[in-house]
Amino acid sequence: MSERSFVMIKPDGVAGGLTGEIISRIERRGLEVVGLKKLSVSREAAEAHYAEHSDKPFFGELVDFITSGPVVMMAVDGRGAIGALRTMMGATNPLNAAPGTVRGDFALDVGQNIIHGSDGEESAARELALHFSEL
Ligand code: IDP
Ligand code: MG
Repeated sequence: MSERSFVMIKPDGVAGGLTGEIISRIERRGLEVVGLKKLSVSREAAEAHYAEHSDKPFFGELVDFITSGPVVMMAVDGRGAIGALRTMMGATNPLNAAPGTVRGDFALDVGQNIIHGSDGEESAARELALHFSEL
């Protein structure tokens, strides 16, 4: 079934010159980028985006990091897009991420793990409404 997911290349991925590599992987997988923009995330949007983690000890660090530089946001369509993108991202902690995944190939630090992708239909709908209201 065709799904739409929300993907964000985090500030470390953008600063590291990985934008093209990541978009290329998404396209070569057969998924379609239907929305794309580069911007700095406001503190309000960052706190709303990570609201589920607001009680975690790393929440402040997470918001500081995601607002620390430009990100690239995408809306991505395709069959099973949400799960396919999660698999392509790799495990949250890059030390546990398989080679061939974005995190397994390009990251070592859980706090700076290059990419975000929606983890289910509900979060995809919420994140797309938050960041891509124009779609
Ligand atoms: P996900 O990005 O794989 O969906 P989540 O559990 O939703 O992982 O966590 C959101 C983000 O918070 C992660 O991508 C990671 O950057 C950060 N994070 C998660 N757990 C920790 C931690 O234990 N320490 C520091 N940062 C963390
Ligand atoms: Mg998550």
